[in-house]
Amino acid sequence: MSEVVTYNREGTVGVITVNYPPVNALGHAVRSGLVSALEQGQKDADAKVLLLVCEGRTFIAGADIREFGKPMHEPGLAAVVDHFENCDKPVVAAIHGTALGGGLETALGCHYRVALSSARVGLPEVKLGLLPGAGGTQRLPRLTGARKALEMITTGEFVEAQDAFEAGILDAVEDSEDIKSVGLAYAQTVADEGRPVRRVRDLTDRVEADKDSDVFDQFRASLQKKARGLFSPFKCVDAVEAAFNLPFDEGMKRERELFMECMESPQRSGLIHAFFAEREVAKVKGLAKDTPVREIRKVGVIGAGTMGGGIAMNFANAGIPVTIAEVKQEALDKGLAVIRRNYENSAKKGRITQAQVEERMSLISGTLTYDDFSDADLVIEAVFESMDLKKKIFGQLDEACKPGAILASNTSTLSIDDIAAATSRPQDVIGLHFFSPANVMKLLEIVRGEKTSDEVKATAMALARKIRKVGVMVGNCYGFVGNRMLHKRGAEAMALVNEGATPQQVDRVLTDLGFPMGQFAMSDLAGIDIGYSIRQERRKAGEDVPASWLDKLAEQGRLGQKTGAGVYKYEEGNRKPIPDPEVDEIIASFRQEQGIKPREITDQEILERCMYVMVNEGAKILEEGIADRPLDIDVVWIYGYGFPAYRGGPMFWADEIGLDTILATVKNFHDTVGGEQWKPAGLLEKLVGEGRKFGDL
Ligand code: 3H9
Repeated sequence: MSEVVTYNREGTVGVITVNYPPVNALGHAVRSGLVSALEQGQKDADAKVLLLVCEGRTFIAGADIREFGKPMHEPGLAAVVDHFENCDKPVVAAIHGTALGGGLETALGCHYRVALSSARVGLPEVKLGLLPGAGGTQRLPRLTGARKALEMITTGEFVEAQDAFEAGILDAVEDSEDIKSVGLAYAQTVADEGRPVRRVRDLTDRVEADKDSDVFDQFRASLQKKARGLFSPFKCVDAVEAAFNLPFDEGMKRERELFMECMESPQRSGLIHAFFAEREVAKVKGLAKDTPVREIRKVGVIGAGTMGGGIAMNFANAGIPVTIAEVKQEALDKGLAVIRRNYENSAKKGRITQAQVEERMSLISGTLTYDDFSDADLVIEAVFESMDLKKKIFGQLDEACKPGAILASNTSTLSIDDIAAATSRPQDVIGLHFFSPANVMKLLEIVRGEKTSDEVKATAMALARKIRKVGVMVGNCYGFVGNRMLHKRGAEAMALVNEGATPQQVDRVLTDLGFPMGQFAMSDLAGIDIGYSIRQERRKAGEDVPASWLDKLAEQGRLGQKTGAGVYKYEEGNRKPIPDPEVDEIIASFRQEQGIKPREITDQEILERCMYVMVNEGAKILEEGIADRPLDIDVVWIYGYGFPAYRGGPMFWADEIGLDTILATVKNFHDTVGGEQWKPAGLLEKLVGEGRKFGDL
């Protein structure tokens, strides 16, 4: 008997227990253990009914993702589920925590399902580029009908126990914290009432009802928009449809074929890399696991603009009171009104209730003085990018805030060490770089200064989790990880337009790669004035920042979406970028002024120049220790800039392209285009020389 799955009997109930921390994933030992425990239960004459229950924090969370891509050892999961379904004694699954993927599929192979009210179920395989491959696409619709099954399988979203009960997935939901007692009691009832073995595969009424429905085509049409570029969501629809068109066994065969297609798709490896990378970034190199963490009970934010408001919302959403400071009452009122409007819009869309709008607004207050920050545990400055202003603010905060309060800057480019030097507590200063829109984007780039204490770093990482962000610890340099690479891409995108491309051509190449928006649409979203003031700041500091047609747009008040015109123009209330002939003229006259004769630029050149420059810079960032691992860079780009997760992030993507190809192209651009950005990173040369990849670091 396997150690991770045990069998014992309690009265007339034969109990199969899985104990495979952390999440009872269905690795080989669990699969084979389940089969032998089930056989034991079947042979046990005193067991009238069998119960499947898990130890630890959760029911089975799915197949063991770490086994994917390696040789499969029998028994396969689908066979395990069949064993459960074919058992001639009733089997009850008792669910706590989450029953996900193969975990839910195993439960669907059982004859009855009971869950704690706190439990959630789901088939999230699609998020890993897969589809449920152990009967989920055939059994779930037999319980729920087509629409609910399609919703769950194509989005991968989890469903609360009560909702799952109403959808027919669960037979009972209990308000309790003790899953074992709940499972035993339910199993006893099944035995006492002499309930039969009830196999989901034999249920036909939901299948008959939805057989000729047009819901499959509806889903395919809506996925064209929602799942652009993705492979597996469409295969999920095909697999679920098979449950309605084919007998069960043939449907299972179809599911298997489609599952294997997904398994072999490169999107699967990209998405699984992203899954593990997201978890790995939480483990910061050199930061001990038991580093003490300060409590953050009250937060201050400086600046009620788009950024400051969005940042404040994160804390209110997490139930933490937050005070926003502004210089003028008018700006404060405006900022608070925007926050309310954002919440009201969410309520209109049904994402939160009106009561939640009021609850969250009641946690947000405004002030015109830093004196109100005297009891704050953390203050985040979110004013525009001016070092002089930031230094002044940090000096004042140092005086206004209590000892031990953390002083953070949301700067996206400026030196945290220089900002910290304006205070008497550099150990308590850190960068908390949110991404726009700050209440939506999942990334929090946490910038460690040279003197930032471990306690402050650990607190920032814990805080990220609390406000449901993915925190990535990075070092201090111009633009940190994300913007440093973005600026290289931006400069290349600008150069390409100067040389003859159009902004929309550059943007199209990037959106074709899977970015939700291109470089120029993104500038319009962030505001052309942001980049403009950064450039002006650098010019003031004596740097040689070349003239740009973007400066002309800013000077004409074309600041982007917020003014209805930037690189593109926008119709009132619509965010769709529309190419603008006026901008083409501005670009043409800029080229003339600079004496540039435009040339034809290919999409391939745009792709290589925009992307390889980022990879080369990423390698330099690694060399300098600004990012600890390639996966930290991948996570920054996936969650901060919408890099398509199915390509795994820029460094993973580079490995897939082949570092030798990238290095050769970088060298070529160094010779032809020129510039420091094309100087090959030493690390890139070293890896290519050794025949290694970023993933081997
Ligand atoms: C599948 O089932 C395919 C089948 O249809 C067909 C097969 C034929 N495997 O997230 P956390 C690790 S596909 C291996 O930090 P939380 C995770 O890496 C699978 N490891 O905790 C981490 O490790 P570490 C479908 C796994 O409480 C630790 O567990 N299932 C797996 O915030 C804790 O994870 C899914 O896609 C796994 N399946 O969230 C579910 N899952 O400590 C994926 C987790 O070393 N999992 N780990 O960093 C989740 O969504 C969340 O982990 C869960 C817990 C909600 C369960």
